[in-house]
Amino acid sequence: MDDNCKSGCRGALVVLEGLDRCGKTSQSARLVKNLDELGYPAELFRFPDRNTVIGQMISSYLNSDSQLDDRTIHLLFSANRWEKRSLMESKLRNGITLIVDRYAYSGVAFSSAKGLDIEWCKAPDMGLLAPDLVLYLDISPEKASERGGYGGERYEQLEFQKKVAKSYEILRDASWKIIDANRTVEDVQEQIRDIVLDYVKTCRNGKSLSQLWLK
Ligand code: NYM
Ligand code: MG
Repeated sequence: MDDNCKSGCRGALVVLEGLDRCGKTSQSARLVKNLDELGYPAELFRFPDRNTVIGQMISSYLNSDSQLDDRTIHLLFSANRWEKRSLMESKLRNGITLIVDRYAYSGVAFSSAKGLDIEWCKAPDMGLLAPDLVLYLDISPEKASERGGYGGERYEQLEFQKKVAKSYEILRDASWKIIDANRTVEDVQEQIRDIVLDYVKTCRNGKSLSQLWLK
């Protein structure tokens, strides 16, 4: 709860997206710390959130401990976001900025890379909270694969990541900020922090929350 956040004021919903090994997870953690230090309360969310029952089903699928139909796993990823929606909304309204490591865009990018129809993929996430800002950490699939190797989870393969990169290209719009993720961790961190601060300030001054992929 941020006591300096008066009526209309809220936290910003900031989403980081990108291929596996693009640096999202380190950057999300650094961003939360930077914002906190600057006096803007911030918390980290991460999807999939493997701590819930649905999250455990997802985790077991990603580790290849279970097999699921492509549409079934897609819907589980979406349900895993829906189960956090009201918590996220209450935190935002309490003035807390949320830094979210992957969101519905990952859902669509990874599932459509398997050949599922993009509109079908978007449908279950319609009406989730719409982010105020999407940061896309841009790195080539080849470069990402050179970074310390993949962790052996499903999807962590160069040929598949190339398809995911194409899906993200279809999905992105002019509002996304494309961050060159080939630079040092510190350079990327600095650029992200400056962009995000602008959005945090705008949301504190009152900006209505909207819903994803709905008019
Ligand atoms: N992933 C993530 C999906 O396929 N759909 C989704 O909706 C989300 C949120 O899960 N390779 C994929 C992308 C990743 C994998 O994510 C695990 P992470 O950020 O590596 O824990
Ligand atoms: Mg990963």
